[in-house]
Amino acid sequence: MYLICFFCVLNEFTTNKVIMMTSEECYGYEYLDEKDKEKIDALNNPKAVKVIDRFLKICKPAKVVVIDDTQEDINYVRQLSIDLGEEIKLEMPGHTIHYDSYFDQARDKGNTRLLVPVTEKEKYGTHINTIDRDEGLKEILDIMDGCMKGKLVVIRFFCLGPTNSRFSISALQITDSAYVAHSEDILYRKGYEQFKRLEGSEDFFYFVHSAGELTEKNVTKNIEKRRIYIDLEENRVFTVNNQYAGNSLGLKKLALRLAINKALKENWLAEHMFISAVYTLDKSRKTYFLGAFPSACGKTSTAMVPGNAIIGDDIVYMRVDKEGIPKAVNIESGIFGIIKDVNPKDDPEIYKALTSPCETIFSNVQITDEKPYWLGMGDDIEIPEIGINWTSSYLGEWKTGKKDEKGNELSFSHPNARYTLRIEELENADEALHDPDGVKVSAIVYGGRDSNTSVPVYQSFNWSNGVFVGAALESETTSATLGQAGVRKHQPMANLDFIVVPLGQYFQSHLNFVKEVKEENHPLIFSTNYFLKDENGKYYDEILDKKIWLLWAEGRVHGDYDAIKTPIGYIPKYEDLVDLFKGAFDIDYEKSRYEAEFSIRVGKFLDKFDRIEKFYANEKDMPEEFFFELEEQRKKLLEAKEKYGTDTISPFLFS
Ligand code: SPV
Ligand code: MN
Repeated sequence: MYLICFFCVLNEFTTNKVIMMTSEECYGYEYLDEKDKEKIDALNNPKAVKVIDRFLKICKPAKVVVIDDTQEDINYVRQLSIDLGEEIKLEMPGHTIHYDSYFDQARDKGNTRLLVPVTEKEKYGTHINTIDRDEGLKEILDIMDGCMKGKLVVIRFFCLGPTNSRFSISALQITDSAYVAHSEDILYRKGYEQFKRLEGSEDFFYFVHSAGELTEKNVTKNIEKRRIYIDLEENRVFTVNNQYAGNSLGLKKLALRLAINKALKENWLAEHMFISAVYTLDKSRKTYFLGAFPSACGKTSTAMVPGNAIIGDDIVYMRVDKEGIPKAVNIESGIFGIIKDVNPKDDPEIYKALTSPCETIFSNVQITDEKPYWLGMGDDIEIPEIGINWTSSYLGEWKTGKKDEKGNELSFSHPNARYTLRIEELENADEALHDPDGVKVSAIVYGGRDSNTSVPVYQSFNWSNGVFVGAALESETTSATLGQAGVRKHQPMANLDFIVVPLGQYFQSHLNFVKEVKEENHPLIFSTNYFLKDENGKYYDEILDKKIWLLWAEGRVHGDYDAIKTPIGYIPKYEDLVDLFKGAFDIDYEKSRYEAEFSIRVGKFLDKFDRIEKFYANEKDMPEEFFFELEEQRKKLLEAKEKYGTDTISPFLFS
């Protein structure tokens, strides 16, 4: 049945391709198939028609297919990714592998730019990558001219956030990559019917993507012309000559940027955060947490801590409801997660999903005999010496020991290799996953990769101090973006890569967010750091210790624990952590480890605050509260140093 269907589709595609490629005038909305034209007409949305018409004329594809919410159409896209060679089937039913170009293994920050009128450039400060709007539009429209020649284009409609909800934002995706259209099907909610509910409104986002010319290995050829240009004026993003999901998928980080701008205007928040339900050890209570961590700093694994339930691992919208309660939804319905270190011990839920039959796209891992292999998948798994992997599109078949152009040995699976799957496939998916009302946000956690400054967990003094903690977040760089790993960078709210509004205004929107919220409903804000190292460079924390820090924070939300007041915020008492480690893992949490981990390193914090001050020095309109908090923290740290006569203050000294 499936096979017959597939051949019909292929036949239709090839026949039309020949007809449509004969005349350049044939491109554009008026030349869509009757069936597809009807699908678009049924939306009753003149702007959507105009957008589709215009960009098909510019990009000049060979054939266009419009996908609605029916299973038949969705199956078509899934099969198309395989027919066009963008994905290859693996042994396990439902599993496929996709490769991005050797040079397209992470987000390209340098070539991702915000289109800004030249007269407004200054207000965006020094940390947002902008380009003059006219110049940028000209450049990218030139690249897009004919960029889809000979290709099949997929037009899809999605909904960011649950459908039928005050959080919902409709999105139109035009792409010449079946992999992109397929990934979005796993990661987002179907939106064709939701689009009809717009009743002709122009209030939607749209994204035009082209992988550009492909090599014979089906990866983007002209990487030097990779561009990702964000246009807030029209709520649209153009992205060309790339396939890596963080660059190509409109609905992911491209839509996040548009949403941050929309949220600022409409007084809500669009954040780079997970949502998960933290359960007490006896399972008698659950509390929803949001968490912001820069890429590859344990965000997905925090959202997936065993015993808790997940709603999302990457992006949330947060709004205050009519009763003055802060609520959040996951704008996605799937996970595009880092596969490195997913193993039965550290990430049991994901490991189970990745080793069972279900619709999963692996990307940039090693494949041998139709099986996937990745870094850190478990000590007892032997990695075959030959296969194909992320280097194959450029350097040929994989063999252990292969080196790059500089003679450095390459890894068999890329450190930023990923998996794409639906959250519903996970046994720990939370029941509120699609709740159109969202869930009550009780706590927010900010975490970075910090080897020598902060403690594993602390609670900020209040909301505005917590906004400062988020704004002051730093992290050592990882492989999730191009460029050198291990460099300490500022990562305000783990969102810097996506903030497209002046930073001062962005922080102000965080401060304003709780204005309509009663004090008792203000989410508590915590800071975590899983990456603190001892003097020998060894991490204090085991990977799953994050469960303890979350449990303590959950208890703080409900007033279960007293805490120690320090200059930076509240830290746990030793006895409470002893109980939690014992209860969760049956291990003895040693006093010496507590003392080492939870000492306040005054000098290191002061250094950090100096860096922060410099970082924001040229930003306009920074809220006064920010500098107030900065000065308060400095003052408290210096007072404590003076009082206790030491730069590294043991938690036992604070009374
Ligand atoms: C991240 O890097 O923050 C991700 C993956 O979540 S990407 O889609 O590349 O943004
Ligand atoms: Mn992310």
